[in-house]
Amino acid sequence: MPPAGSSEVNIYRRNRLKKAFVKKLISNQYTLVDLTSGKEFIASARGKLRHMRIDEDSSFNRQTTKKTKKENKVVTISPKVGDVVFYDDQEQVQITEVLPRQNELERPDVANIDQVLVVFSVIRPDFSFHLLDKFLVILDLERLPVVLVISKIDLIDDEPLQALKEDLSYYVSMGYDIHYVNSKERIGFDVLTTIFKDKITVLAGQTGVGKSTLLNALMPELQLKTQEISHALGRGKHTTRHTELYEFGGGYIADTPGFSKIDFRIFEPDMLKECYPDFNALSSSCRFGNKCLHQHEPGCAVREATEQGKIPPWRLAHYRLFLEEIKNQKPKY
Ligand SMILES: Nc1nc2c(ncn2[C@@H]2O[C@H](COP(=O)(O)OP(=O)(O)OP(=O)(O)O)[C@@H](O)[C@H]2O)c(=O)[nH]1
Ligand SMILES: [Mg+2]
Repeated sequence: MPPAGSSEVNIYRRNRLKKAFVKKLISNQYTLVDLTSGKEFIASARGKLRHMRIDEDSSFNRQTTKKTKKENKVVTISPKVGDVVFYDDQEQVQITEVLPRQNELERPDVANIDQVLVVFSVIRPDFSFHLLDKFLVILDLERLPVVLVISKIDLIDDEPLQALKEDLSYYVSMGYDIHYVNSKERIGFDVLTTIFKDKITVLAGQTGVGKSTLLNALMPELQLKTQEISHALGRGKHTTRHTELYEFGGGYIADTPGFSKIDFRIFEPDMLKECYPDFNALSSSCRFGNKCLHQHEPGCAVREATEQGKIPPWRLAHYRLFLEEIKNQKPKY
């Protein structure tokens, strides 16, 4: 055995360690799938993950508040669903190292995501362009491809449904795929079932929009718990409590708990603009070029396009609201 402290020791140790991916997490118990054997087992996370030294460029280094900047530091790393990890099974099975992440989300708490299926219901809860625009910003910031699913189409009449489709056609022209579904009767599922191959897909959306119902329709054997909505309130309580990946269509899909509120992790007004590819396509025509924040600057091409009906009015209005939200963020310590 080579002397302690040499890099060969690390290689020696590394070889003994095995690679797996985290499929499920419930109260600090991780379900791992070994990447070679495909076997599943339960593991815990070793304490040393709490004191990992990371450098500025590490995928684990994230700016979490307005005040903190990225720097070399010691951090706590909690493995997440979707992580690829090294584990040691000498005595107990323990996760010893988390490999760098391609991307990650906090809500839902998943890493290495290939695409996000953002679910909105047409009603109960009501469809919201405000939330849609916010989601697109948050996911664009993580460079995550988005597929939109509009659920519960059986609950509204054809006329308002057509009007909604008309309004959403702008997003189709931006390049988003939109699937309209009635999960109760598996309507709209033909194309949807083909998009999961070789990908980790995460379902995201407000609580009660029908994420678990959609997964149950795709995989009836799952029998996930869904909520029977309170008609008086038009909304329900959170039903899904943990995050887990399920095998489907040659890939993995995660059902995740919904949420009622989601915050930006943007700290500079300039960063918001970057998440609007439709605005960016026009900004070279703004009088102030890419210095234009599309607020009240003269000669703003985005405002002109909105006035001409080329951009839906709500899109610019939401952008301006988000800008205020980001400017007014209270520094967290
Ligand atoms: N009519 C109709 N009802 C639906 C549809 N999809 C979901 N629902 C109902 O909507 C309610 C909420 O569905 P869930 O699947 O529990 O919602 P969820 O998004 O998983 O909620 P959380 O787990 O809290 O995030 C349930 O009563 C479902 O039966 C649909 O396409 N049509
Ligand atoms: Mg659910």
